[in-house]
Amino acid sequence: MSKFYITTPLYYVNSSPHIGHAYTNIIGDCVARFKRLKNEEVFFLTGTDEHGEKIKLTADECNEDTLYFIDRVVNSFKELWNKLNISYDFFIRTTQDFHIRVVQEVIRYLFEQEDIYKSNYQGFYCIPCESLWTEAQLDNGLCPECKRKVEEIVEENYFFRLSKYQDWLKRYLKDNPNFIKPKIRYNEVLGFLENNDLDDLCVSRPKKRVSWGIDFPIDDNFVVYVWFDALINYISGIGFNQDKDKFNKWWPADIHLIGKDILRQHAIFWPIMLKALNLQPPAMIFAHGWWKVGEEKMSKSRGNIVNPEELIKTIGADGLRYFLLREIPLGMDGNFSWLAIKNRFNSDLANDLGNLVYRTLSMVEKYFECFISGNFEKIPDSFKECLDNLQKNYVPLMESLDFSSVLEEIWQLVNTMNKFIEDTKPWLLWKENKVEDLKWFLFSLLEGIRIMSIYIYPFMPQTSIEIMNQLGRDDKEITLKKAIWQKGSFKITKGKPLFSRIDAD
Ligand code: ME8
Repeated sequence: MSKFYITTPLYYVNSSPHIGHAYTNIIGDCVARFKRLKNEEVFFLTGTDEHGEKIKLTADECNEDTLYFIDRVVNSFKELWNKLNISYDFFIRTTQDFHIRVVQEVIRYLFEQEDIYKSNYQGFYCIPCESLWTEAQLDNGLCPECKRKVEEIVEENYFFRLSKYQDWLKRYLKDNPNFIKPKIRYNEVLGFLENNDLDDLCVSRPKKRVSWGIDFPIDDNFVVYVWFDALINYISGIGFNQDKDKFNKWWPADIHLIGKDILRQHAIFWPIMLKALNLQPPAMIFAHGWWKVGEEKMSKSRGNIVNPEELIKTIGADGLRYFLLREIPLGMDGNFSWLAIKNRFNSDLANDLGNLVYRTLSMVEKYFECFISGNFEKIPDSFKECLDNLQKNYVPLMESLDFSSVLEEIWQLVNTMNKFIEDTKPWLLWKENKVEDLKWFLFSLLEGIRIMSIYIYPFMPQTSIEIMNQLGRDDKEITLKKAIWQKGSFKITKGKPLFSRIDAD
């Protein structure tokens, strides 16, 4: 059995999750479920990033004890992941003891190896990004990433020798063109490394200024820089320095899934940290695009967030998962609009998919008292080509994370089956007493729906299971091996329509 290790970013706990966070975890879940469908052994890691000034400041503003505040926000993340059926294997919190211990061991090791040293620092700090910049890097005096105000800082600190490994990283990127995806992000990182000299990374913060962090193990006056702490979760979460067998089983990660906002930390800091620790880099870093409202990235600080809980109430977890994965090709930015959601939901889910299942099962109920067995091996010509294409393209498209194309192909099958019903006019077959033809027709549709329900599982797990159950089949049949035309019988239980249209504005 091959193994697959996928991670998401650890989200800051200064506020509850929004659609952007949900998007990353839905993508991660879709990949994890696809791999399980292929019978691979999966470890899916997600969690929360709980240190740093920003979080302490927010807890203070709420007049709450920091840990109490954090626990509350962590629960809101976990609740959302439950509602969205995010099938993570472990939820890591950077305030957990084992993680703290690993971070301190890493710092000590790198200090002894002289990859960490003490020096003076003068620079500019952006609290929302938790990033330090030199004066030259500022954009008109503002943070070059988020264009907000920065704070000038002059102090002693500890530094990690990024610069020492710059040439290694450049070479590594050139030798591994699939290390960063999509290509535009790979080019961005390589271009940056070719045109700039890396500064060493400041990895400590003096306690007199930042109190909420992991104690710097070699100097009581400091805490660890929050990014240096958080990135280490990808190895501490699978047993680094705790459980050798577990760690060796899962590392290196197959995919670090991130948004494009945190590419620099993942594609530059992290591979260099791993190199200094003598560990292999992950196989791939995939940086997806942003959900925007108008021209602006959706984010708490811009005050334009969309609350996923509200959307789930209207279109359900699978409706939201479907919309986010179908609407924009992975890697691109997308504009979030209620109208787009409503159109997709009503047309693709309520009309195409929902109607197909409902009217097929209604006919099986009406004409065959809920039971049909088929001894046929031939796929009807009218949807053979469509099914063949899907069977050929599904795995390669899923492997390349081209989700919107996969869904498009699945919907071609759905619509071909709907057309098959309209063209065949089953009610006429019934009237003319062509029972065998009618039975063959319905059996083919049930088989097509069964196969389709396996293919939609990574995207809409609840719907897939619901369809399988309505077909009278066990959830265990949801595996890629069974996504082929089979003889057999269906003892169906027709349920309510899978999706009811939404009319609200
Ligand atoms: O950066 N569109 O945490 P964070 C799409 N703690 N995705 C979005 C998004 C949007 N509008 N807004 C957020 C941090 N995201 C660090 C990470 S990892 C060791 C530490 C998603 O809470 C996207 O995945 O700011 C982005 O990279 C992440 O949330 C940032 O989450």
